[in-house]
Amino acid sequence: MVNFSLKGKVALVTGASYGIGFAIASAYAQAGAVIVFNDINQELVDKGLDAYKEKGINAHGYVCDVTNEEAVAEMVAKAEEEVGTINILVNNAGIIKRIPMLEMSAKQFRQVIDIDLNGPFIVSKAVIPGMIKNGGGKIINICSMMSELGRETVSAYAAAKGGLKMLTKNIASEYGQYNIQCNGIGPGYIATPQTAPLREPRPDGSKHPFDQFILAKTPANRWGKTEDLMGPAVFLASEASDFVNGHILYVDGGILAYIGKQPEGE
Ligand code: NAP
Ligand code: GCO
Repeated sequence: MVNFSLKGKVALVTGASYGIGFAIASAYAQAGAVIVFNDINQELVDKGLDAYKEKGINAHGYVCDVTNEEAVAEMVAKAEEEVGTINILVNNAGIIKRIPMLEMSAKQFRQVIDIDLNGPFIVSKAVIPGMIKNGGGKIINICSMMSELGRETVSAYAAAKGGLKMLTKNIASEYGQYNIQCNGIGPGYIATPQTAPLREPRPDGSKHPFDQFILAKTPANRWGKTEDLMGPAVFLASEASDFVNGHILYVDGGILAYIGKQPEGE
């Protein structure tokens, strides 16, 4: 019988007070896991705890900036003491800055790389020793369409997410021998606060041009929902994927397979 259950597992999902991380953590709770999450400040952690409680999930929340190595080590030690060894890690916390490259400062570029690439490195490094001691574990890195494609104004984000794809493959290579599987999820365009600016209706009520652009690039002809990521995330966290390693699972409605809607009448 294929085992998709996460019963008895402890899952840490970073940046999971809301958005994609919250949806993935909720799916893990439904599959039986105990949820640990962090966010950047107490207000967000409290907001997350309330949201999980509303869904009947008794989550454990910690304030921690994923770019701060000492804070991450402290959070992992505290979580392992208070909850248990972390069996599943989802590196979800991330930001984006949409600025034309020539207008972006090196500081702004570094900020995105720090959170979206250094963060997953730092948190994975803190969690892997416990996984090795425990006989294995699962690491899932939240990549992006920008792990494969570029577009105007997202140079830092694409560089970070492209790097995160390769960090995923390297963790898989280096720690597969300890029964640790490290894979990525590459969401397409998902309706969350991070993409809200790309979907804002125009003052005249018409669709945002980017909204129309994404619909034309997506065979499914819709934006993704955070719920679309829940099943793939459970699969990659469960025993059902024990021989899947170093893979980026794109959950994009077909964007990467599609050149885009052809002009009418062709
Ligand atoms: P979101 O709504 O902006 O949520 C990101 C979460 O990460 C927020 O709670 C954020 O806290 C937190 N965070 C930011 N910096 C942090 C730090 N230094 N330490 C700890 N937590 C931090 O984003 P989302 O749309 O759910 O995306 C989640 C992940 O999926 C990101 O890695 C994103 O790049 C990726 N992704 C998103 C899409 C999409 O279409 N939405 C598609 C592909 C990939 P704050 O509220 O303080 O910022
Ligand atoms: C953007 C969007 C995308 C999505 C996602 C797509 O500005 O292009 O924010 O980058 O967040 O990463 O997979």
